[in-house]
Amino acid sequence: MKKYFASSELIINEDGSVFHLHVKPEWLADKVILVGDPGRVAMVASHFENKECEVESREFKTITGTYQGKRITVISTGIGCDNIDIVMNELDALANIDFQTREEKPQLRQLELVRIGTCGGLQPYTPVGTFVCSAKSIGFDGLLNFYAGRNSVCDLPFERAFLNHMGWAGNMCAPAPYVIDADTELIDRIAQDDMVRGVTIAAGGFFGPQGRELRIPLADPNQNEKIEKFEYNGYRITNFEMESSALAGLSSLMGHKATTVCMVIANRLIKEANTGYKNTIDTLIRKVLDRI
Ligand code: R1P
Ligand code: URA
Repeated sequence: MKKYFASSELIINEDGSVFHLHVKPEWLADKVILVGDPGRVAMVASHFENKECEVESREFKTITGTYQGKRITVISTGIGCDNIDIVMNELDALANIDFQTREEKPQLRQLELVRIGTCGGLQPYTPVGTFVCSAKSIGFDGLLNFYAGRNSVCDLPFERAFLNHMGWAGNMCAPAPYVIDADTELIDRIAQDDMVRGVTIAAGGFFGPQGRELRIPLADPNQNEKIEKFEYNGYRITNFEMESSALAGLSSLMGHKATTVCMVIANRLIKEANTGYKNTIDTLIRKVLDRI
């Protein structure tokens, strides 16, 4: 029996667009670039030869256009994995649910999704300016734990090794971390030989969850030191950002291909930051446009 989605579960606006994104099914390309900052959407779209639609609602700004003959949708997600839950579910609905009948389409339409973001580097080989492509993500956000099938797509031995290493128990820093791989073919194509292939922690905040202490002390003052030293099967944790785990996790469950590439704008190890990155992130944008 075909799955039917009631109007309370999949909310469709009167104009036929999906609830939060305000995007209509015919506007979605198979190749999707996700950015955090709505201002970065125009930067990506400035490279398009033509634009076929442009729509904005809350932090979600979307443009679909063509780059060197490839049809691409660029969309902003705002900050955090909670927003990725909205964006991924609504993009997947636009691709794989018939908005007239409210039924799942018989054939999966697979999307290719690349997030372009900024991050904090955690290793000596990830200084400011490095491009890191997330081969694995560790989700501190807990989002994937709400979906059945979570254990079938996550790297459970890696999760156990990480939790043992951190020594977190009870509700100390209780993120119930999940570890998820990005799509390997997509990583090879996007990262090539000029990006670090890393393990990214997607944190549920910019300060405490990334070990930044301002006026109030952290639950685990040694958090970042332990994270920087963690090693498992040759993997080391390279960077902090705030969305890659939910993107990789939901894509994996939905049957899409996804990865995240970020430019390091702060190195936490040597306590250095670059606030002028807005001028240089265009190099990363052009690499992704060429390779997606
Ligand atoms: C925090 O400053 C934000 O920057 C990073 C984090 O993931 C978080 O969203 O990515 P973006 O530059 O894509 O927003
Ligand atoms: N984005 C993050 O989430 N963390 C950083 O340190 C820099 C950018």
